Amino acid sequence: MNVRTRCSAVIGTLCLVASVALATASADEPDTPVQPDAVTLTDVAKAQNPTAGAAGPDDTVWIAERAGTVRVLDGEGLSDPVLDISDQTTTDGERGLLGIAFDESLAHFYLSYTDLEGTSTVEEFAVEDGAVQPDSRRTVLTQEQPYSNHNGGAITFGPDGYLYIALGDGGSGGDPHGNGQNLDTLLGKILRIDPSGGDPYAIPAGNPFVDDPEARDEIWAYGLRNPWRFSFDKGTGDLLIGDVGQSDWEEIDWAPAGSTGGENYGWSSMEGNHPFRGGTEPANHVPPVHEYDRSGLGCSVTGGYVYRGEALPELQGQYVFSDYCDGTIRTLQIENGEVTGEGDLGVSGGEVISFAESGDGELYVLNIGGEIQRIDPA
Ligand SMILES: [Ca+2]
Repeated sequence: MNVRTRCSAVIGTLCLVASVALATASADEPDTPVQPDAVTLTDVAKAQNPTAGAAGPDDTVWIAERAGTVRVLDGEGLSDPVLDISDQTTTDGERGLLGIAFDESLAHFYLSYTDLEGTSTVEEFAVEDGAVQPDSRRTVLTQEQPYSNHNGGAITFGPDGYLYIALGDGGSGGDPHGNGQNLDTLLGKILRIDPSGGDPYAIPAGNPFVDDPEARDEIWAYGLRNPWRFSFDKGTGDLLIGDVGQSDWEEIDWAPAGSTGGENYGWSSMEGNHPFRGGTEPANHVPPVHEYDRSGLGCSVTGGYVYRGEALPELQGQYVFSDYCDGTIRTLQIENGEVTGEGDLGVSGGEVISFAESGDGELYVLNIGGEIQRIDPA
């Protein structure tokens, strides 16, 4: 348990010197859900710049390292690389191996990375007997990136069995090309495709813009700046997106499991709930379920997961996330698209770059220093 200074997410100006005893202090606030009495972060392995994790065969969690390697975490620790594309990616700017995913049946494994030209690239490998088959490698989707930052890069399969891909607005600052609101580009979007339904992929028939000749058929949701990490709630199927802000507002976006897509999360007309640089709020703007400014709580949101494990019963159903600059592990209780409580677990994960969820719903915190820490009862 770390002793550190933290600020109340609710009160904003009131900073507390946190200790084990104060880990439950936020429970006094009327809006705050009950938190587990004591949580600890257990070091389970050390990686190099881990960026993403995915639950794999035989209760493993596969870990992506930014320079281009994939290693397998099991009860013994972290394996040697099972995939290495380090000669096919770079780590300048915000580039590198940024996302990994398995499909539902664990028959295919996917990489999301920027190639040597900086182009966002999603590739597929067949998996047999728990092992990636290198000869099966194929490119599913590519998207050129005009700048080295804001690549997004998270990928995951939804409860509908389709592959969702997050792409940032292309980078620089302030969305100079207006990609967030432009439905004729894949930048600044979350895509939904069916990689097993065609070559290189099929468009799911229910995608929201398939009948709009002005819009790209792959788009599921738009108006995103840098949706660095997103996830689906293993319990409900709801979609949760951590969208990194420009300079003022960090936000969590949400869509219910029954969504038919097409949500406009506002960027770059809006940053969080606020018009951006004189922007006008789009009529169909879906505001964030949660936003926070940079007056002490961080500078770059790191989206996480809704906890659906068994080790921490009181954390059940709460969204766990953090911030790269303030590694406090935070929680939101979200009911019907409304935040009904917020708090934190009284622990810091360091410079939290990502989270990973095991097959049984336990959560790991990944920091840029390489520590992989499981959220455990103290
Ligand atoms: Ca937004």
